Amino acid sequence: MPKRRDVLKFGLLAGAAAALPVERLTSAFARPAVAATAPAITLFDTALVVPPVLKPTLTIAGTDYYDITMRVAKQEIVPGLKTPIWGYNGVFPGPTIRTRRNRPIVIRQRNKLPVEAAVHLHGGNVPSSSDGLPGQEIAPGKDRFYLYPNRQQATTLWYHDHVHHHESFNTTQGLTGLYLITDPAEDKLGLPSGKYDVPLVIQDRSFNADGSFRLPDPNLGEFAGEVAVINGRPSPFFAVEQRRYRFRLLNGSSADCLHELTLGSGDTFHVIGTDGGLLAAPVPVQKLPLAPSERAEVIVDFSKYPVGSQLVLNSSVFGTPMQLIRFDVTKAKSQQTPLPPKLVPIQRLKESHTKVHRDFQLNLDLGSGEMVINGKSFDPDRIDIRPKLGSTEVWTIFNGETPDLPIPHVFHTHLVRFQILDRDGRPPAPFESGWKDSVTVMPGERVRIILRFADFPGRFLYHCHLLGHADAGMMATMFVTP
Ligand SMILES: [Cu+2]
Repeated sequence: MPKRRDVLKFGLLAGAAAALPVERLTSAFARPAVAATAPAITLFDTALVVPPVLKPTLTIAGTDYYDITMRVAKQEIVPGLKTPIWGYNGVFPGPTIRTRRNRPIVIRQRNKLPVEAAVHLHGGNVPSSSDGLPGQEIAPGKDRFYLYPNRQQATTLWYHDHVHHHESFNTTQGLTGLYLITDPAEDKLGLPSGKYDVPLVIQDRSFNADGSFRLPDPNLGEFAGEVAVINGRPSPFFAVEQRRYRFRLLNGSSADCLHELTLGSGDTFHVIGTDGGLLAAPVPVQKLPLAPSERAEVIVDFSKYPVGSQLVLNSSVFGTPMQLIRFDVTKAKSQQTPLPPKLVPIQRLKESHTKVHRDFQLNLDLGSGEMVINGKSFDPDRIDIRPKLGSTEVWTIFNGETPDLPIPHVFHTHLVRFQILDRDGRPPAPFESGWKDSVTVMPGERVRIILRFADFPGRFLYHCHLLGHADAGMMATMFVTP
């Protein structure tokens, strides 16, 4: 177990926050202005790049072995400039792992970075020893083996750095990658596949004149960028055919970049999956919120747009518009299967079967400048709760911030997926009625979730996934008792 480090404050609002005027606090959540020294970036100037799919190094008795090296590299993100990054295999985002349900894999992660690293498979149902917890850091020059049993249903997961106090800084340097699980239930649906199944990792970044990232202060943890970077390219374009595509959206932003996605045409698209897997049926939406760490799988049907037309995926982040990617319809209709009316059955967890209820209040402690859960900032030497393996619990997550301090939080559980029971007593929106591992809780809001602790006992974390908040203490430990 590492020594408890000095307390990291939530820099932006620490200490004297109570004395700040409301406008100043609210402005903290607007997008930052473009720095005078930032390189000029032309929207839709570069083609979308799909992260490479990693091949196993070795397969023995049905287990695939992968090798990944975390290292410093330079990558062209802004056209004509080279950005120093920290990448899994030296690329940003890292290589995609594509695997099957019930096919275990082992990843050897080598750390060739100048700092310690820890890898967390976000949304992964994994043993505690492979969770990337404090105490499991990989020192520079060392390696660690991660075992992922993949017992869960088909879903879109992601892996990223999880070194406490440095999570925001390290992931912003580039340490993020996708991890996709498929299964027979999904195969049967005839969803768009191959080149029609496209991941879109949405991140925000700022750049210096030389193309390097303008990074968060490692001692403050908080970071927000004004440039939308999709799969490592600023607002790219993507040539599509007149047909349906499946897009796997990940909001991989570190700070409070809460997206609200719309198509430029105002048209409807369909949500087919969320954090923990496919929904029971496609949900038509015209607007889709996507908070940091959340995933949404959507079907966009380009068949009604004439060849030569262009369609932009827009976002609004606290009212600031962002243009994420432009789809250029360049090819006539190709063959496709229809959108299935039903996807996969979702077993609803029943509150009536639940004995354990827990309450969690999330807020910034104005006195200490720490981000706290139930008044406590993270201590790796403390066990906060002890759920029982096999049990079902109901958790009430209350965002204790006030209108004067309107800070959203995004509550995330390791190990377990959950279902949202209600938001301030109202049922969740249909698009968030499936399996989740991250949920936005707005200031003053109370969200109730239901979770079942299956498969693995031991130590795991739950925390806010605005990484600056987690770094500043909004994280806690659960010990799942056998
Ligand atoms: Cu938070």
